Amino acid sequence: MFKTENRLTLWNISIAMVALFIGGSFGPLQKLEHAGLLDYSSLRSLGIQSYYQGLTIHGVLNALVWTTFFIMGFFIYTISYSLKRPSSYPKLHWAATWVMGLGVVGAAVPILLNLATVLFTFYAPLKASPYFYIGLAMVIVGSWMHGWGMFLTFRDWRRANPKTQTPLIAMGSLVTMAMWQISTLGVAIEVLVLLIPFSFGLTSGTDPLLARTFFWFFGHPVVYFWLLPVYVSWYGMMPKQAGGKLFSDQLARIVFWLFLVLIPTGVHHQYTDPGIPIGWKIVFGLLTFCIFLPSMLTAFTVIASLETGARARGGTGLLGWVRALPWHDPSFTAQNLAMILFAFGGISGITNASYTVNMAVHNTIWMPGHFHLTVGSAVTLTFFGIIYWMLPSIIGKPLWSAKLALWQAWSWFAGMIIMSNGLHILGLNFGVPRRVPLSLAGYALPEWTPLITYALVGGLILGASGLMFYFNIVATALSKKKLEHPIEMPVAEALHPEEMVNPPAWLDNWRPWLLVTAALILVVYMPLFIQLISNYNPVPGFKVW
Ligand code: HAS
Ligand code: CU
Repeated sequence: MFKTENRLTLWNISIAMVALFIGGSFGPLQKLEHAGLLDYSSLRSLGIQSYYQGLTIHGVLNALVWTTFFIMGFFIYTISYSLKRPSSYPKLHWAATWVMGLGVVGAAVPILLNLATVLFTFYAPLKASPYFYIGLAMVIVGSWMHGWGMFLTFRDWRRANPKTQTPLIAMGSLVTMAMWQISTLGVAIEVLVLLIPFSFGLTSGTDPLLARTFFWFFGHPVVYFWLLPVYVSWYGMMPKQAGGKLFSDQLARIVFWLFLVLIPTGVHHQYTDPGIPIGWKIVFGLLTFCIFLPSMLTAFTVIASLETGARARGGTGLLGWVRALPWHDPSFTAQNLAMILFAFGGISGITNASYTVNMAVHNTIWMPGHFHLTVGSAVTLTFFGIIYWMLPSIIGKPLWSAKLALWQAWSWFAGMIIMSNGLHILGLNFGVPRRVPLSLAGYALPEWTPLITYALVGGLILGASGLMFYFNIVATALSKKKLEHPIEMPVAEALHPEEMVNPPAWLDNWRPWLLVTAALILVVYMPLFIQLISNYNPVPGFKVW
């Protein structure tokens, strides 16, 4: 029934995995450079001119390409299978995949030619080749096209099922895509209005603060775009994989809506930006702390759901039930370990948001410590866990080795704990800067060395873990074995079925939530943008590479 959706999913997830393989391989190289064991000039023969070019490849391919393509592929699958309805416009999804794919090539060529060594945040007044920005813009437009295809399929489903509550997996996927369509307006305006004309030389300069504020309008919600597909799996699928039921379907729906409403928080990435009034920074800081609510709701709801499964499997005791979880299942284990890592990543996120601590950790290597626990683990390790059931399900072949997958999940967990712990301490205790080839930094102190070596060990374990993942996936794709029984998408049932009878209409009604989102964005961002635009202060661009 879903042949086309399966092929679309496979194409998008395959492009995502190629991107992660290339981008991820620079991770261990960066750690070796920090430890003084790799001189990047030796990579010139491979076309890598500098540490910064490598870091741009690492950040763009991992944070922007791996995530976006995986999520598009995953949501095409989840929406169709959850609504039990093929996509209404498959051609739109194929066109979207082409536009995104060509966009990646368009952005990658200038990066590889060292014409866009601007890192994944491409802050102005650094000036990359215009084709880098055009390529990124195509990836965004292609993702919008995917979103339109998903919304139109949902519209057709709604017409055919006017009284049925949207299944949770489809609802979570669609709210994420709506959040993405709104928040990417920021980066679209930045790239189309400010950076492309600036890069073509049509304007004498551009305003770095305005560009950064448009970027961060998008830049924090993009972490929700990365995180919410994880929540679709943690809420909608993992309780089933654990043999349990979803503790509260209604709480889960509230969490997705809250992440939509809390789009306007991005200024917490700009606490040190001089041109933003402190009053606005406090407002955005308070909104950022509000994110704690849906996050803690998730922690407790998902854990309670897993506990029902564990106790159903004979688990006992206050915490003894944890042993009864299906730790033999690599898909479950990868996601649960990702969840534990996210607990630490989330706590460091909340501390980032506190203005005073942020003054100490901003732009230090604490930051990569934070986001390798979040997008690097909560997201990436969960995506691995999803691939461990979804790929076999789509291609009809068993995972080559469940044992290797379990080794991969635990080694990622161990490597990430070590690496991120080292980075957090280096950033907080020693103020070691991020985005620096540390072995070339004349100001590096000998007391950094033990922790840099400690983080290197974690980075190398992560590298080995990544290779285990790719070996298993390629071996699965090439294997001749066939699945004895088809693998269905795991769908968690509600623990309290009575909550599914006459559910509150406001939990399935888009209008109020979209109105509140728009109102909050207008209230907190409009005055700021009016002020920044009226103080428009263009500076000429430069290349530092
Ligand atoms: Fe962040 C910087 C604040 C979450 C990614 N973040 C970044 C950057 C990235 C990033 C990429 O306030 C760097 C960007 C750059 O290059 O400059 N972040 C937050 C806050 C949250 C947060 C408040 N970040 C994320 C997520 C990301 C991500 C998610 C990717 C997916 N972040 C910041 C700030 C900065 C920042 C500032 C900028 C700092 C600066 O100065 O530049 C919140 O969403 C976190 C809330 C989450 C929790 C955890 C909930 C725990 C759960 C699981 C519990 C499970 C358990 C185990 C206990 C509070 C849901 C169960 C186990 C069993 C066995 C059952
Ligand atoms: Cu943020």
